[in-house]
Amino acid sequence: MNAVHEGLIIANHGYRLVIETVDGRSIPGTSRKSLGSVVCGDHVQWQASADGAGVVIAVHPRTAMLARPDQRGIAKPVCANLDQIAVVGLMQPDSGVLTTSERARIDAYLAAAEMLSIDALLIINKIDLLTPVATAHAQKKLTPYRDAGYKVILTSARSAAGMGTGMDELRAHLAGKRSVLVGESGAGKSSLTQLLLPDRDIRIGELSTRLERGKHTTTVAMLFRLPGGGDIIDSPGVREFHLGTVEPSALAHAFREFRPHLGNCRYRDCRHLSEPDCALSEAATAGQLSPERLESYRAIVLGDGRRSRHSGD
Ligand SMILES: Nc1nc2c(ncn2[C@@H]2O[C@H](COP(=O)(O)OP(=O)(O)OP(=O)(O)O)[C@@H](O)[C@H]2O)c(=O)[nH]1
Ligand SMILES: [Mg+2]
Ligand SMILES: [Zn+2]
Repeated sequence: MNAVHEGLIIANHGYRLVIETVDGRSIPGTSRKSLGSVVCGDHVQWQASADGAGVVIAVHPRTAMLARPDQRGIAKPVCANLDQIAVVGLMQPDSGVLTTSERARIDAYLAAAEMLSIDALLIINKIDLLTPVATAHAQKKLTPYRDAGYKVILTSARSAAGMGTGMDELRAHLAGKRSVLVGESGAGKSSLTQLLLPDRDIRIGELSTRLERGKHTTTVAMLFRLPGGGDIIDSPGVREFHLGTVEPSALAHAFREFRPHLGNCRYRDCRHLSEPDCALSEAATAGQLSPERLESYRAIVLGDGRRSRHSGD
C-alpha cells in the first residue's frame, strides 16, 4: 500500500511543486490535475511515486489566500493560509513622498489584508537612499498609516555592515506568523528575505538603470521557515495590484480609518465619490482623514487602470 503523508507546499512552478515533508525535507512533486492549482502555503496530502517525487492527492481547506488577476483578468491564487501581508514600498529619495502608483499599490494591499481579515505590515525599504530632508518628510507622509493602526517599519537591506537597518523590528513583526512579502519588482523583497535567512542563497535582482525598476528577478512565490518561528513567502513583484470587483461598502470598511465616519453620509448607499454631504469627503476637507487615502479608495471603486497589463506572477 502506498502510504499517505502530510506536507506543505513551499513553491509552485505551475504544476511542478516543491513539497516540505513533516521531517523537514524538500522533495519535488506534482499534483493530480483534478485538484486545480496547488500553491505555496497549501497544506496537502501526498504519496511517493516510484522516482522519489511526491504526488499531491488532496489539499486541506485553505484560510486566507492571496490571488492576483492574470493577464486576462482572471484571479490566480499566489499563496494560501496567510496570517499577514507585508507590503514593501519605496519613497522618493529626494522628496520622501510616495508616488501615486506606489500609494495605490500599498493601499490596495492593505485593503486586501483587511478584507481577508489578516494582519498587514507596511515596510518602507531603501531608507539608506533618502536624504535627511526626505526622511523627515517621509515620516509625515506615513502618519495616516500609523494613525490608522498600521505598523510601519523603515528598513534598509543595504547598510550597517551587511546587517541591514530595521531588521530586528521586522523580525519581531514576522515572528510566529506566515507572511507574504509583496510590492513592486525591485522594492527589495528578496534582499530583505536574504537578510532574514543568512544561511540561504536567494536570488536578488539588478535594477535596470534606464527605468530604475526591477527586472522581475523572483518569478515564483517561495516559502521559507524563519529561524525565530513563522514563515516568510517571497513573491514576484507586480506593477499594479487590483482587488477585482469589490462593493464600495466593503471597500470603505477595509480602509480602517474610514470606519468611524461610515453611516454619517446623507445617502445610505453613498459610494463616497462625489455625492453631496458625504461624511468621508467632509472629514478629508476638515483634515480628519487623509485626502490621499480617500483618493486611493476612489481609484479602486472607479477601477482605474484595471485593464492595464500585469507583470510578475
Ligand atoms: N540602496 C538599497 N538598495 C537595495 C535595498 N534593498 C534592495 N536593494 C537593491 O535593489 C535591487 C532589487 O532588489 P531585490 O531584492 O531583487 O528586489 P525584489 O523586490 O525581490 O524584486 P523582484 O524579485 O523583481 O520582485 C537589488 O539591486 C538590491 O541590491 C536597500 O535597502 N537599499
Ligand atoms: Mg525578488
Ligand atoms: Zn459618503
